[in-house]
Amino acid sequence: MTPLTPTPEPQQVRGACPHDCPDTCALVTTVENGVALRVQGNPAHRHTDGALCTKVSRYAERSYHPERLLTPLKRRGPKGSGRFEPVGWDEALDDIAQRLKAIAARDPQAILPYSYAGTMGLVQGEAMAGRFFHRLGASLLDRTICASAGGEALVQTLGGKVGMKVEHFARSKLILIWGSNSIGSNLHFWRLAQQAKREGARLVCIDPRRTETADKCHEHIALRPGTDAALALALMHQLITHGWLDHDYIEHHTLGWEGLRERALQWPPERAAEVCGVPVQQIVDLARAYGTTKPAAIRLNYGMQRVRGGGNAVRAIACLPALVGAWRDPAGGLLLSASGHFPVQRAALQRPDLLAGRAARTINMSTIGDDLLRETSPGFGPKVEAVIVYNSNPVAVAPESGKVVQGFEREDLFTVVLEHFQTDTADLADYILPATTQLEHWDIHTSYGHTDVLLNRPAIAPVGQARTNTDIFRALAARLGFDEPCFADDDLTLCRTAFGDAVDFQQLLDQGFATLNLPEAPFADGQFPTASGRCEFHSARLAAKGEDGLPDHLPNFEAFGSSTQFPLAMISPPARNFLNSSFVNVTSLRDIEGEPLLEIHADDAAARGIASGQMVRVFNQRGEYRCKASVSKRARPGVVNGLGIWWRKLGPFGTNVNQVTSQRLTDMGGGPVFYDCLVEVATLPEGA
Ligand SMILES: Nc1nc2c(c(=O)[nH]1)N[C@H]1C(S)=C(S)[C@@H](COP(=O)(O)OP(=O)(O)OC[C@H]3O[C@@H](n4cnc5c(=O)[nH]c(N)nc54)[C@H](O)[C@@H]3O)O[C@H]1N2
Ligand SMILES: Nc1nc2c(c(=O)[nH]1)N[C@H]1C(S)=C(S)[C@@H](COP(=O)(O)OP(=O)(O)OC[C@H]3O[C@@H](n4cnc5c(=O)[nH]c(N)nc54)[C@H](O)[C@@H]3O)O[C@H]1N2
Ligand SMILES: [Mo]
Repeated sequence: MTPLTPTPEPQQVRGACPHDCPDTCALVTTVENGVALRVQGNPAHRHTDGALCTKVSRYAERSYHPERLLTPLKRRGPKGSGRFEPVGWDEALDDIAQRLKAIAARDPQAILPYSYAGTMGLVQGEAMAGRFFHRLGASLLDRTICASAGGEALVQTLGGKVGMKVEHFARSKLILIWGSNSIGSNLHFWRLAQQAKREGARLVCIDPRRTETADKCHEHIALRPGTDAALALALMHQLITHGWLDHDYIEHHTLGWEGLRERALQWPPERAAEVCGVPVQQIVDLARAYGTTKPAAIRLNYGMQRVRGGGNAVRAIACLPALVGAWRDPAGGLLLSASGHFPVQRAALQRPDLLAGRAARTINMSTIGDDLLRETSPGFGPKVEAVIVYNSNPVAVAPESGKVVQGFEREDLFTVVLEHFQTDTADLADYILPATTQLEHWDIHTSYGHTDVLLNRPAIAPVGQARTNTDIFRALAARLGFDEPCFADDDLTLCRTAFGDAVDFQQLLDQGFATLNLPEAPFADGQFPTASGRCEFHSARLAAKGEDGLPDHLPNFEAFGSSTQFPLAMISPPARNFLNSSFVNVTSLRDIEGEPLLEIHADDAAARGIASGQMVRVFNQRGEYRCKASVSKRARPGVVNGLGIWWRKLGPFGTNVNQVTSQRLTDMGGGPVFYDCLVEVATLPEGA
């Protein structure tokens, strides 16, 4: 099955949005004479409902962008000079294969893949890449940069990344939108929340920032970053003392109630109000609403787990629905991620068996800065000598960029970047290889915000000399002499392998999506996918590791009030018109975002003599970032909001927010702590 034969009549090609977003929309691309004219939402897919966000409706503009990489490039000047020359594919691949072979002969673990969710596709993600790196015996990458604290917390509490079916939010009577700017980053969920609102539901937003979502909810609880567990425990305290509990559900479907009860009783609302920096009455009222409204649903998102205690906070919140028996109703419960519902055949796709008994070391992608700067040592293993980056832009997105840049600037590091554009990371490469976009390749997708599988068909031929990620890894495998038959699998075969018989592939080919067959209220009768089959308030697995078996509030590493030198907490949530660092180079979208901004509360600005529109320095012990201040009601006192992950080179001083974030890790899952970050903000000296 090959891509379309170009025709002069417009053709409609069904696809899937590849981006790291809970919505995973079904796309329809209109193609004429082999050219993609526009990308729209598929009206036949109920979650997409024919509507796309502003960003992805510009996907054709992004794919035909004048700065799209069209040929392989080899570095010409010194590292970081950004100067490259075009080379042929064979020359590039031969040379890369030679370099990798030489390193692998000493120790293949000195080679590191670095990838994340530039595409969420199972095929252009880790399918052929996984096979290649496993066969090579390269270091393994722990892909923690987004969701691992919350993901691990769900596994420890509910037994997996599972939860409510998103469509049922439309029937909820109370929705807590917790750590999520849904209008900006989960638009299709927001439509369901709006529908519920029209039918009388109350919407409460729990977020330090007064987002556009908070503006449209009935109530906004602007707590300090990293204090969500304290709030959740105080809600439990109120549920207990007012008797708003579903004792039958607790008795039959949960584990560890006595311990949790004791823990929660230590958190009267007054104590939590102090920690969270919100009025006591807000907590009391929220508890009453949650304890007395049925069905009540929680839309949790990953924004609240990017702090030291992120795992514990998710665990505490994930206990709430069981306490009030919310899971009994399809429109009650909680959704953070639905990805655990999908029967992905990961081993068949990625073939970890090709390691053939070798124990490759694992490197956490969130500490790439430090790890690129480490020497060979017994605890660490060999110094990293080569990095192959695909589907990610670590120089912009990883924490403590000062160190990340220093690492990638090492003259003795061999770096290959597979990309659409010359990103900040590509600037530091030895080779840049042009990759296809979603319009140009096959792929298959799960979702973390709904429960449909989507198939993506190529709509146009590769732009320029771009090749698929899979094809690039196949070509490298051939040059390294890997002759296992799995390296010959084409992309359509990989699409079929992704779910095996668990999904009707013909249906995917015919309509572009297929709905998983799941119960409407998955935990109405317990049956959690935990070892005990219950919602585990107490986790024996955590306790066995010497950790607290019950959820608790862990203050931030850089807790509010703990430093006089750096008194402001900084969070750096996504910009609405970018997708992490993707789309920053799409002019029409960058024009909407304008320029990098730091939102600051009027009192904090006044205390520092800062006026709106003025350039400021945002700094701490790790570094300094400069951008414009926006004195804004969206910032609460004591917290500043650095918006969006700009490309460093497109910001005013060649840095972005990650210049000040830290490489410390969360309590669970080894995740990054982007929003656990104290800074000071100051005006720039005259003439700077
Ligand atoms: N437009 C757009 N959409 C996106 C993305 C994007 O960059 N742009 N990114 C995508 C990605 S990678 C992901 S992982 C998802 C989810 O991405 P998330 O990072 O969850 O993004 P948001 O939904 O914006 O939610 C973050 C919200 O959490 C708030 N927050 C920060 N700290 C805390 C805290 O300690 N407690 C609480 N309660 N709230 C806090 C922030 O102010 C923000 O409004 O969205 C995806 N969708
Ligand atoms: N300060 C701060 N930092 C953050 C966050 C934050 O909220 N604050 N959010 C974090 C989160 S949630 C995440 S998920 C990470 C995201 O970090 P990344 O996963 O690195 O996401 P992007 O920045 O979108 O970069 C993806 C790159 O992949 C490329 N790409 C896309 N499709 C393909 C393809 O098919 N082939 C190839 N070869 N390349 C492709 C794109 O062009 C893009 O440059 O950032 C994290 N960093
Ligand atoms: Mo993410």
